[in-house]
Amino acid sequence: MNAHFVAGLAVEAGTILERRPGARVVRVKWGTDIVTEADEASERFLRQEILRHYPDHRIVGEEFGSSEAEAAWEWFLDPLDGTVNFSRGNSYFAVSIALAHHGVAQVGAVYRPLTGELFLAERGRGATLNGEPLRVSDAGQVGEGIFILDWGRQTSRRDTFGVLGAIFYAANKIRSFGSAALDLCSVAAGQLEGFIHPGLAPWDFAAGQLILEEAGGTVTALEGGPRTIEAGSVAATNGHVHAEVLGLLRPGAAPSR
Ligand code: 2AM
Ligand code: CA
Repeated sequence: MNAHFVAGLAVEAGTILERRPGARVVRVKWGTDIVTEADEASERFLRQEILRHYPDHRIVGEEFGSSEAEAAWEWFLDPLDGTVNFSRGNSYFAVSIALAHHGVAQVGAVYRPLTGELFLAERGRGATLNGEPLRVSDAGQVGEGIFILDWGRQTSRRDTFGVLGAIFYAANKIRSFGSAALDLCSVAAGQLEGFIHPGLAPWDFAAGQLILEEAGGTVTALEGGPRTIEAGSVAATNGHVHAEVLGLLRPGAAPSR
């Protein structure tokens, strides 16, 4: 599979988003969980291009779902990750595309239109940002690290904090930006030590996970099991702090300060 094809799709879909700043909201799923006409235009474009080249591939997209038919090759599309940011004129949003073979991501592309940052990875071949190799940070302790904590839509904030609270207390600094795909890429770029989310869909994390792993990082479920391409929690780190993070996420981990 040609990673350039995947990268080109991400950039072209990103250009569609760029042309529609703050596009009209077409649906409110719940509260601030919205869909804009830009989400739909981007996904429509991606589906059309993929099926034109690969009619026998399966597509799983955030806005238009997936077909029942099974296929060896599957695409996971988030046409606009960080829709709330986009709708408020905040540049922290991206297009995320992963291509998987028998459930294992082979290519991942995350494109941030307004900054022109293209994160790209191919399994076994490393990860790049605009062609330059990506490498995670060297930090070895949670206490010296910066961590992104985020909240899912399904779980209550109180329950989520019960799980993530120990990281909140132990980390040097905490952030929350609102695009899981970009968050994983920030860890891959060594800008932060980790990203923890209680419940994501595969289109949110499949591309970013491959990019982070190829940059030397580690991604598991919060309980420590392998992060398969099914929906679920995500603990993503530079690898060096991963064991300490999982220890802190265990029920009953005491606040350290
Ligand atoms: P979205 O912008 O496409 O909605 C913010 O919490 C990050 O997590 C965003 O990447 C958001 O994707 C995603 N997200 C939040 N809650 C989610 C849920 N319940 N299922 C899937 N993705 C979720
Ligand atoms: Ca998303």
